[in-house]
Amino acid sequence: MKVTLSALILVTTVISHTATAGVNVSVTVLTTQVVSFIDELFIGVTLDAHLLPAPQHWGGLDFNSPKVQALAKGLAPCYLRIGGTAGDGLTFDPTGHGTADVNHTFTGATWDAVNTFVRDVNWKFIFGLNVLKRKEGHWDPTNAKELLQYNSEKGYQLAGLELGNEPDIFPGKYHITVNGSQLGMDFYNFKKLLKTTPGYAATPVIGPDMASVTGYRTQFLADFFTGGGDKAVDRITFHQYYTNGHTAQLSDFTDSKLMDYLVSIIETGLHVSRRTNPLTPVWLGETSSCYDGGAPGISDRYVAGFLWLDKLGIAARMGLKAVLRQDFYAGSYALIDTDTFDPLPDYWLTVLYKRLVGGSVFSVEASVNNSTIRAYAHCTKPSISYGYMPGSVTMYFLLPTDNTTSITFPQFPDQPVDVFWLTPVDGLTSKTVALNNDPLTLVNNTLPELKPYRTERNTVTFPGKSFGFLVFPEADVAACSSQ
Ligand SMILES: *[C@@H]1O[C@H](CO)[C@@H](O)[C@H](O)[C@H]1NC(C)=O
Ligand SMILES: *[C@@H]1O[C@H](CO)[C@@H](O)[C@H](O)[C@H]1NC(C)=O
Ligand SMILES: *[C@@H]1O[C@H](CO)[C@@H](O)[C@H](O)[C@H]1NC(C)=O
Ligand SMILES: *[C@@H]1O[C@H](CO)[C@@H](O)[C@H](O)[C@H]1NC(C)=O
Ligand SMILES: *[C@@H]1O[C@H](CO)[C@@H](O)[C@H](O)[C@H]1NC(C)=O
Ligand SMILES: *[C@H]1O[C@@H](CO)[C@H](O)[C@@H](O)[C@@H]1NC(C)=O
Repeated sequence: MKVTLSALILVTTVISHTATAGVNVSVTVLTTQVVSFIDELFIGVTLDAHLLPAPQHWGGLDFNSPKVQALAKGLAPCYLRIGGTAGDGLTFDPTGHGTADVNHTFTGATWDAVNTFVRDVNWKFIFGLNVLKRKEGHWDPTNAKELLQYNSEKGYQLAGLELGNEPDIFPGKYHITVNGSQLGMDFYNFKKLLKTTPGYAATPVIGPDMASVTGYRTQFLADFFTGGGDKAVDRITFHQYYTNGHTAQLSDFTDSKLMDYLVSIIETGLHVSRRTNPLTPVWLGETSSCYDGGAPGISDRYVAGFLWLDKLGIAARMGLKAVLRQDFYAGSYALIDTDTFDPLPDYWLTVLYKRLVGGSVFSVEASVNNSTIRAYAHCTKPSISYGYMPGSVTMYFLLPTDNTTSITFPQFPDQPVDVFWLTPVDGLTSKTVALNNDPLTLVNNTLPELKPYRTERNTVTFPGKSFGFLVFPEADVAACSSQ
């Protein structure tokens, strides 16, 4: 990699921080044991089902906008999951005629629009069917069959189908109870339907999209499996939000205890799933910083990257196979701006993750605990654009405290390090993020190169409350050599 003049200046700037008193950390990657694997579809995105019915017009999202298309392609390949609370109130009407109740109906034209977009940007479409279409206590597949038939006639590809959204909280939301074992039976019948419907035998069934898995939900999920869900699901999903968007504080976003809360959620979800389905991939099927639309002015700013990047690190290390970000568009937790479609800080973070972070995951040890530094390591993603050699390692770090932090790597002495460090342009609630001090923007609807700077020093120093990626191109780790 060529080291440019501006890169050299950057190195100098960053190294000058070393003069500031701060925290010194030594970090070691446990390279002899791969603890889990992810693939290139690990990060997916969502759109909420409430955007489907006619009066919404996708909430303003223009699938034909060159900017939206360029940004979507920047994430490809990528799952797009459409689901959410509204999904369990929706009816598909292929012609879109004679709908008295437009707020609860979506049409063939709407289905065409999203499927055309997904095909054009090389995404993979997952859709959540309405499980509250019920007859005599069971799910009624009549309307779903209409959708499947329409979808086949048009030749669209589905990467998966879900049935119902957050069934564990139906009593509070819809004043309806579908208990775990009943839902398991509904899924069983749904799987049987797909197996016998031409074109859908191999379509993955994804669910049950639990709102959470703790407390009474643990038993709900267990009942779901024993009720028949265990034989139906090809991917197991639950959702996760750290806190309520209406009450969230800025400090929550750098709170390492709040970050750790995800560990126990995933432990519980895995524990219950593994009893009946030890091999079925487990996903965070819908997840973001805060529920109820995100925290305005926080969930779409630089600081949101702490919870997002830490979630990706935890989920990958704990063996989850996908994390679907609520959401690509709309609300305060979107990856792109609602009005301008401009990319927000978490968009850039996601693109960097997709470009740099490869499949094999390692554990990391640090000389201080994880309230000072949070560190994750994978093999580097093989890519033509960066030209990293097999054997290369990518690490990512979060520095949640205010302390300037110097990190050393005793196992990689005298090795070059490519630095991709992200900082805010004007404070933690900045809407603009800088990569190695260069603010990131689209130019003519084209993503910039996202270049690192290279340093040969064994110690790198970064400001407090920041995060980023480091690549060790010459790490020569055996577990990464065959990638
Ligand atoms: C449909 O939704 C729109 C807003 O999306 C609302 O203004 C209108 O009152 C709703 N109509 C019905 C019949 O619920
Ligand atoms: C679950 O619901 C079904 C159908 O309503 C009912 O037959 C069954 O008894 C319920 N099971 C439990 C454990 O409540
Ligand atoms: C981390 O270490 C600090 C002391 O450096 C201590 O105060 C804190 O309680 C520790 N946190 C955890 C989560 O162990
Ligand atoms: C951070 O450390 C605490 C205390 O040792 C532990 O419970 C938690 O799981 C750790 N978090 C992560 C993400 O590893
Ligand atoms: C952007 O596109 C316009 C029109 O095609 C062109 O004139 C301009 O030079 C481009 N700007 C950059 C920075 O590439
Ligand atoms: C340095 O930063 C302050 C303020 O964020 C914290 O209170 C300290 O705990 C922190 N020190 C370390 C070692 O992380």
